[in-house]
Amino acid sequence: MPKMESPKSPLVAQIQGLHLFHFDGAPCAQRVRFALGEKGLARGREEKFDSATPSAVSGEPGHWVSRIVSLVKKDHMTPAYAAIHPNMVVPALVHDGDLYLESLDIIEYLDDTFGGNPLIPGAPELRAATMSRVEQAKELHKSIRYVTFYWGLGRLAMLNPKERVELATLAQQGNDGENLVDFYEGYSNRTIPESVYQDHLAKLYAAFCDLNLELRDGRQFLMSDELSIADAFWSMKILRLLECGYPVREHHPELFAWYQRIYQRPSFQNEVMGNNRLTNRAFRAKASIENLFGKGLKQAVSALAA
Ligand SMILES: N[C@@H](CCC(=O)N[C@@H](CS)C(=O)NCC(=O)O)C(=O)O
Repeated sequence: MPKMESPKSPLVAQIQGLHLFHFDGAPCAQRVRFALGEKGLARGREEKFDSATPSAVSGEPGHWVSRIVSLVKKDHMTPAYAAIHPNMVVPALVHDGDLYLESLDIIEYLDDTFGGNPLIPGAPELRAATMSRVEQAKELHKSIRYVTFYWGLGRLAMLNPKERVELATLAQQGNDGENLVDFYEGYSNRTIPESVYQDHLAKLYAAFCDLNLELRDGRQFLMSDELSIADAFWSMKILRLLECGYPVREHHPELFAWYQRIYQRPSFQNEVMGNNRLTNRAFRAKASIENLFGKGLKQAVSALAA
């Protein structure tokens, strides 16, 4: 069963209905939004992430209330958010005063609680295979972070010394379960060796080759002809890497065709891409230029394939 957390923040207990703390461009939040869409729950009104006014905490039937925690403005590294999510990452879901952290736990909870398309198969064998693919995707989340920061976000994502001290202070009071302190220290000081980024890229490349092979049997979705939670986890990796210039179609054609099927679903179009189109285009344009000048992911992936 998904885990229900006890938050330090008094805001959580006041919330009615479904509220998602998220960021449009974050893959971990995108997979939850995709699941919400598949469950027939649409994005509703926007509220400031820390607003506790009576109108802000109310629910919206058939919808989820959107509370943006901007990763650009570093909202996630504030005491207000750390009191909701001690790891200082998105997403976090609150349903009628109960808090759920971890995108996997959140999707399991949504699947147990709401109708719409089932995302976790009932048949034991398929269920076990699906959850093992999801575990693999979870483990590779770290690789997505390293690859997308290095080849996508670049300097934009570095923290200055003051921000790093603030992060370390908040982390001492919370869990820092995603190791943000160490990562930002190395990333911002450029002390992470290039080989570490290359290794993470190689891990993703190997996993995509494997998935590509499986999809050759003609199945519609990753695990079978039915959509599942595995599609939610893996498609957001592809979305993010396409934004960073990874040549998915050239290197993994069946995986790309599968991604297109997911991409066209209303849940993807509305809940994942909805407010994300401009940023998506901007990242893709930046990545195309880097690929054109021979400094992008295209070259790095070609070197792995050679
Ligand atoms: N295991 C967590 C990972 C959450 C996570 O790492 N979220 C990222 C966005 S995809 C984040 O908030 N990162 C903040 C940062 O990198 O500063 C989950 O699946 O919910």
